[in-house]
Order: sequence, then structure tokens, then C-alpha cells
Amino acid sequence: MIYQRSSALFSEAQHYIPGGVNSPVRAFKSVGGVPIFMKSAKGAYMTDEDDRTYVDYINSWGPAILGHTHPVVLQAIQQQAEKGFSYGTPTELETEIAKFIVENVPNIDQIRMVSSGTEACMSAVRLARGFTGRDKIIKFEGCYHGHSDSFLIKAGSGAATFGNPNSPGVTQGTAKDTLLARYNDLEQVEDLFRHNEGEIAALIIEPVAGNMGCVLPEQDFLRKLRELCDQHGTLLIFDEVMTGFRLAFGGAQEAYNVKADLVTYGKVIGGGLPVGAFAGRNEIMDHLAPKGAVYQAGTLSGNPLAMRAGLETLKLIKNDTGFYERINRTTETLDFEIGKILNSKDIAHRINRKGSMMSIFFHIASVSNFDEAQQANHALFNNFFHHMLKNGIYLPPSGYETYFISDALRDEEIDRTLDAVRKFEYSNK
Ligand code: KE4
Repeated sequence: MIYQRSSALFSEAQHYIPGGVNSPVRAFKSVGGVPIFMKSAKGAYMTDEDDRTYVDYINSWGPAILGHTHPVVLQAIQQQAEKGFSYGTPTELETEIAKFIVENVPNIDQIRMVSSGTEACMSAVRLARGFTGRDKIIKFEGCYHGHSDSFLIKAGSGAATFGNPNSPGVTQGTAKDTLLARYNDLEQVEDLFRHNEGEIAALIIEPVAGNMGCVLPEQDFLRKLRELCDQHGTLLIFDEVMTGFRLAFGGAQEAYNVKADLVTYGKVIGGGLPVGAFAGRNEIMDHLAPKGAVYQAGTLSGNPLAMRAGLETLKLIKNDTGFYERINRTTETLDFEIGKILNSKDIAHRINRKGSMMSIFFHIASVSNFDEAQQANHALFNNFFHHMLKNGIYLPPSGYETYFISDALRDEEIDRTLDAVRKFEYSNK
């Protein structure tokens, strides 16, 4: 039986870890089957416990943008580890990476390091609430900003009402301060501002959404959100945990030329080690403890290993003038070539792509919000996922995820991917 060792390991893991995994999406619940246990990764590949190798299109959900275990980053982590793992004191290295990011990303003066994207987004919302003295936030259905209570909210009835908890453990008291709008629906956002005048601290958005599959902002949507936030004294938070340093070195702010008041980061800035961050202009960031009154803290925030992995990753990207052109071209090739093959098989689909983010939706012509993402044929995606997996191509195990292209992909990996797509058989009957 294939995946024999993964199957045995998954059975054992479920005795000691809830659902056998430390993050739900890894359990293959939406695609079915046994989650694959990996034992190593290098470049564009991961190797599972049954010694099967896969071309990796998850790349640890974004961090491995250079490909896995890049030799320069690996050596830098090893050398840093010789000096100790974590001190719990300020270090020069934290200033070095903070300065590097501030000098290379538009519209930020200060940055605070944390240990996950959830922490970054949660803290940014608290800072926005502390800075504005307001309680409510607007988020968008289908956008994911981590598992902090304020974000685990499903749409209330109608658009102008507040949300409802979408997880046990989230209180109504928390949910009432989270307002939901449909992605790309400016009228709903205008409605929310009208119904909650003077009460909205922040609007948080994935500037390119990657958690409902890849969904792009429509023309001028982000610019108009900027205008609405300016009109209503609301802070605009770009959740760039996925898009930061991936869409461009200056992230979505640079790619769309729209300035956010706060920007959150994760994934790439840690190079694969646990890091998150949030950043903004002095006027806002000065409200953060210990300088200001808004409290936020973390034992491992800014720890030397994660800072070293992140800084070396960012420097490699920054110093490689062809980096973004290369990974964007790889993604474009995958988009066009996979599209041609699926069309030749008469399999209706939509591929959304921005930079080195893309995803495939089946049996739908366009996807610009979560409702439409849900209308895609996810059963067909699940078939496609397992077909690709059997052919050594590891896609994200859910139709609601984006693919993360790494710079380690070369013609050989593209050809292997396209060969697998060519073998996909699906009867429309
Ligand atoms: P973490 O707390 O998982 O580091 O980051 C939360 C987060 C915040 N904002 C955005 C835009 C994100 O995509 C994420 C996390 N992304 C998911 C992938 N869909 C992480 C994978 C997982 O949950 O295991």
C-alpha cells in the first residue's frame, strides 16, 4: 500500500496530538486520505517517510521562497546556533533586520518582531484599537489572519450586522466587534462604515487573498479602501503574512502602490523559522509598550536563530536583481501550461494568479470572493490533488489555499508537474 509509513505514523500521532497534527490543514481533512509525513526537504523537493520525493508547491506555506535549506541560510543558522539559541535580551541582530526591513519597505518607520502571523495580526489590531480608541474592526469573508478570537468570525445575517463566532470558545462579546464584508464588494464596506460611524478602529485585509484560494483585489479596490479609511479615521491594515516580500520586496504596498497604516508579516521574514512582525509609522508604533501603553510581548520574539534565518533570506532576495522576474515567470508558465492542458481535456477551470501566488478552481469561470470560491468544484480539486500527489507533486491539501512558488523550481520540476497534469483523467459524466 502506498504511504505505508505515513499511515502508521498518522495512527500513532493521533494518540498524542489532537487530530494527529499541530495545524489542522495538514491533516488532509478536506482532501481526504492519509496526511503525508515528510522527513526532509531540499531545494524544490520534499521526501516523505516512505522515501518518495515530491515537487513542493507549499514550501512550508510560504517561508521557503528560496526553496528548502538554501546553503547560505543553512550555514548562517548553523553559525548563529554556535553562539546560543535565544537570550531574551536585546541583540544587535534584531536592530540589523529591523533596519533592513524599514529601509526597504515603503511607509514604515518601526517594526516589532513576534513569533507567528497570528501574533502579528492580533497585535496590530490591538495597536489600532489602542491608537484610535475604537473597538470595531472590518475583515473580509474568506480572509484568514490567524486564529486570534477576533478573526474567527463568520458572516452575520446581512452585511450590515456584526459577525458571529465561527469557532467554539469565541465569545459573542468578541464577535460583536468584528464586522464582515465580501471581498471586492466596496458597497458593503461603505455600508459598514455608514452603520458604524466613528466606531471602526481598523480594516484588515489580505491585499491578495490566499486563504480562499488565490483571489485578487479588483481594479482600484485597495485604493478605494484607503480612501474610505482616510474618510472615517480608520487604520488600514495590510495582512502581508503571505504577500510580504513575495509579491515584491515592498510587498503589496509596492505592487499596488497603496499605503497601509500597519503591515503584518510572517513566513518569508523568518526563512522557515517561527517569525511574525507588524510595522507602521512612528505616530502609531510609538503607542506600543514599553514606549506607549498598548501592551504586547513575547519570550522568543526576535530570537537570534529566526532573525538570522530571516535576514539572510531577505538579503539573498534583495541582492538578486532577477529574483521576482524569475519566480513570477515560473508561475506564469505554470498558469498558462496547466490551463492549456486542462482546456485540452475539456475540464472547465479558473486559475487566479498574482506574482508567485496562484491557485486552480474547477468548474467555475471566475472567483473574486469567498462565495464564488465555495461554488467551485472542490470534489474535483480533491481528485486532482490526490492524482498529483501520486505523481510526485505536492499541492496544498485544500481547494481554499494558494500555491507558493519557490525560486528552486527549474524546467525539470515544471516538466514533471505538467506531465502529471497531462495524466489527469476526469470524466464530466
Ligand atoms: P500563522 O499564525 O499561521 O504563522 O499566520 C497566520 C496567518 C495570517 N495571515 C495570513 C494571510 C496567513 O496566510 C496566515 C497563515 N496561513 C496559513 C496558510 N493558509 C498557515 C497554514 C496553517 O494554518 O497551517
